[in-house]
Amino acid sequence: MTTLENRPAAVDFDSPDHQAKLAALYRDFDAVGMTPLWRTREGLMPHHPEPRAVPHLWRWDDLYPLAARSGELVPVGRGGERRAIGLGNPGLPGDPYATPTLWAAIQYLNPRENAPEHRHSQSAFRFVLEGEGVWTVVDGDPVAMRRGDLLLTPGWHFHGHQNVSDTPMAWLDGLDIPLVAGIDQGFFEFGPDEVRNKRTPDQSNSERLWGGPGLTPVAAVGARPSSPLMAYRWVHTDAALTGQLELADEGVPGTLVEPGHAAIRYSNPTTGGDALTTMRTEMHRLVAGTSTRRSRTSASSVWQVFNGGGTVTMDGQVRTLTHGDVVAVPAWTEFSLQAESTLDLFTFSDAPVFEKLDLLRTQITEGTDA
Ligand code: GTQ
Ligand code: FE2
Repeated sequence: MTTLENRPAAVDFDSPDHQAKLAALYRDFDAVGMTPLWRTREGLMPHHPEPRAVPHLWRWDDLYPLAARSGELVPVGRGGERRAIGLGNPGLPGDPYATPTLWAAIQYLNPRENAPEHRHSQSAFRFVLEGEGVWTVVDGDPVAMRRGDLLLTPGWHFHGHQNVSDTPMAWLDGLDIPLVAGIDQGFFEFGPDEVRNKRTPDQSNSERLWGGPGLTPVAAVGARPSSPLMAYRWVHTDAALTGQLELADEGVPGTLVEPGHAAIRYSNPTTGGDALTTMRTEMHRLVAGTSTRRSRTSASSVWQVFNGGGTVTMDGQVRTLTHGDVVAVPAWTEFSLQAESTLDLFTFSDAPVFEKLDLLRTQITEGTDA
């Protein structure tokens, strides 16, 4: 017990004797791996997220020709597995990560080329900017990949890709590779070298079973962690966005995110929640001449321009957006979009992870950048 009698005499913090003892203490802390919070609190517990990742934009005009060059020089096969080229955020040097949790890559398949089957604990999707002719075979179910479609490969599903056409095809891959690596949850297994089902049906089995609007097969009971529907087709996405804007024009309230801004979320039909467990996927449509409000969220995200053009403003920096451009938005970046022509954007984020952990925070900041 501390009493007046046994309390140490007032310390002279400035004395050379005290400074020398303190330096020795910190050396000895270090030697056994002890770190005093009072010297690192600001770095460990900032007042708001201070991501190392920076807002960044990649031009499709740079990405596609480089992916095509790799198509001429690099074969696809067992080991490397995929001709996929990760987009590295300049704020995360040494890691090919778009954000601390999200992998975004351009994958390229030559005519008649095959990528072998494998499975991994990482969740994946493909978003198709342009082209067709590839089927991704998910647990033996061939899924056509066409312009505007979102195709899922939830974790631990076998998958391989085959291009049955005479033209190359490139698309955007999104995976939770950095998240899974950062929390030591990576598992990986090889499957057959050749995709196990070479059929090329217009509709996958998953669409035949789950693809009816609001129609759940009665035989399939219960919630599943990720969507059993492997393909979300552009005709449906486009119609939903068009419908939202038409209804708003007709004066029906509550159809849009904000004026001139329609959006859909790709959902898991067994829960109504996100299609994948670790990544949120959405398509947004901004009417020509409109802007979004500025906002920030503790989720990080990646966006790809599907149609149209405009600008994106991130922490006050304005960049032009054209077909295929990819944007990385780190946590807590102030973000807004401005549409010059009708602007369709695909986006994915890590929001579901933080939502489940009750960590997600979102803030609308005032005004627009129009
Ligand atoms: O297509 O299976 O971009 O396993 C990264 C890892 C794509 C894929 C990527 C993968 C894949
Ligand atoms: Fe994979």
